[in-house]
Amino acid sequence: MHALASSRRPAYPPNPLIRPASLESHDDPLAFVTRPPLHESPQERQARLRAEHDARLHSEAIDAKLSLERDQIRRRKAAGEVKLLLLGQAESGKSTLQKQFQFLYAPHSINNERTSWRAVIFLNIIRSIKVVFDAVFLNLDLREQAHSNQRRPASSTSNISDDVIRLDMINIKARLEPFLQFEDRLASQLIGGIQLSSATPKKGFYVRSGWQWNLPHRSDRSHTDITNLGRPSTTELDEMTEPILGILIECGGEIHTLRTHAFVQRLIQSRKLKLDEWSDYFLVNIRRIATPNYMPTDSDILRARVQTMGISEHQFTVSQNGVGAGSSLPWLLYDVGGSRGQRHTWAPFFEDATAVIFMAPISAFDQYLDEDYRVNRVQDSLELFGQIVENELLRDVHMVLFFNKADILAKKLEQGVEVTRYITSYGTRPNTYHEVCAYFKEHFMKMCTRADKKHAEAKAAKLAGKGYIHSSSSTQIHRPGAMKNASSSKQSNANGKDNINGKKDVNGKEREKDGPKEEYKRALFTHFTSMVDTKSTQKIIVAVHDSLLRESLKHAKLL
Ligand SMILES: Nc1nc2c(ncn2[C@@H]2O[C@H](COP(=O)(O)OP(=O)(O)OP(=O)(O)O)[C@@H](O)[C@H]2O)c(=O)[nH]1
Ligand SMILES: [Mg+2]
Repeated sequence: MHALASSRRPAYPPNPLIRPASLESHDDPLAFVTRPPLHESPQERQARLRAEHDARLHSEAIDAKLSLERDQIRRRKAAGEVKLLLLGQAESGKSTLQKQFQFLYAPHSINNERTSWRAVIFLNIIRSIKVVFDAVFLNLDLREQAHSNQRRPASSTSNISDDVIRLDMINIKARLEPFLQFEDRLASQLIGGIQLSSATPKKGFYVRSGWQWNLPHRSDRSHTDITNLGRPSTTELDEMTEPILGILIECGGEIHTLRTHAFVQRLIQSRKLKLDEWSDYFLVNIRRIATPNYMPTDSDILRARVQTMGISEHQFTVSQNGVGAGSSLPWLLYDVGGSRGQRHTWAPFFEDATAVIFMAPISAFDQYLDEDYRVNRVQDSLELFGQIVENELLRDVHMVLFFNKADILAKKLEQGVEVTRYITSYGTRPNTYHEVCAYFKEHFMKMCTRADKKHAEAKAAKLAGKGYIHSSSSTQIHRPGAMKNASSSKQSNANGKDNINGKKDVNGKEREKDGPKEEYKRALFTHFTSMVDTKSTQKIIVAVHDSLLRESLKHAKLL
């Protein structure tokens, strides 16, 4: 009643002192606010009309752009386009998976980029050497301090050997200096001159995704950096890496001496020096890399580490019946930066997503976030996964969960690293690969079940509001027909395994399709993966592709 009354025209005449007379209307507050100035000169009037005209054009341009985007989305959907989001914390392997897609579906494009990857690899090597020296000198300093605290005589043997080690290391460092000094130049070339306050100064540098695609001669660009800023041209990068390779060739032997030095080996074995997987890979392979005409191999490219900043879109044309045969579908793959500071940028991409591949690096149980050293990385991954599956916009989206870095997990467990030391809830369970995988999987599954329950409750509440009856079970809802998106009611797995509810449905049949009751449980596909293993990863990609394709075709028919 009150609302109605207040929206009526006031019964009393407008107060001329408060609201001066207007040609358009006495009552309209908008007309009052937007009225022209009372004593406008002809020039002012002309300028105002021009500004209004420009603003109108600008507004119309925005409307047209939005409408075009909506049309494009509608057309893409109608064409069965698959929009795939790669999500997960930093270092979880998203960009590595994107590279595997590229190897599989656009191998020519990665060949065009091959030379450019040298810059990243050289920078990875420089950073790794610095990490080794930091650990070496820190540990030598600590030992010296401990030694002097014990007030041992200066001639003690361990002190003498430490002095020899220190001298050794100082000499190696001096010989590597000409190579190490390229760090800033390489980093600034890759970053494209953008000043960044990196969240991980200890080892990381951010690069806008797509830096390697700025090839002037390429016309078949299959990637777009949608948050693009100026980047160096690839030829510039390539020219720059030639002399660096020359210097690397001269000091490659020295890097090998450093990596195999007895003191460095001791630090690695005692876990006082933890080299990232890519660091160790490049140091171990230094003799192969430090050679004339070095060209990165597929494996080198997969291992090369750059932190993604922003979101990059990759387009692939994927054939319907396995690779290279039959008709094809456009796939859009979005690779995002996974550090905490970047996660807020993901949300706009949730709308219209066909599927999410969430990467959970299960080897990281003994690691902590670079952004917050108090947070265990597996814990962060689990919480992040919880937020993703609970997100309302992703409610009916096809979910694929990759328990990644399984190779590193196996290696750590073999070396005797105990999960329970870092994740106390693991308790006295056997420290075996099988048990650890099952334990982590169970926790991620619980997150999904919890999210499903919440979605079901929300949906039931909504339906109850519309006059439908809510069943007593919180995971069941009554509704008139099948769910709009088949993926939300399906439990299929391309391999017929690893289904969230333990129900295998190799044929991908829908449960209770047209029944009046239907549980809300989304399709979730899980795989234990090693992204650097091309053969197994590509098999998994094809399996995921096939299952997504079935869903997307079904979805397209519904439009
Ligand atoms: N050994 C091994 N290394 C992996 C695996 N997955 C990724 N890596 C390596 O881990 C590093 C980080 O992987 P990225 O793909 O760059 O991680 P990301 O999720 O894109 O990280 P951000 O861009 O920071 O969000 C790379 O050097 C990869 O080669 C894996 O399964 N096994
Ligand atoms: Mg990345």
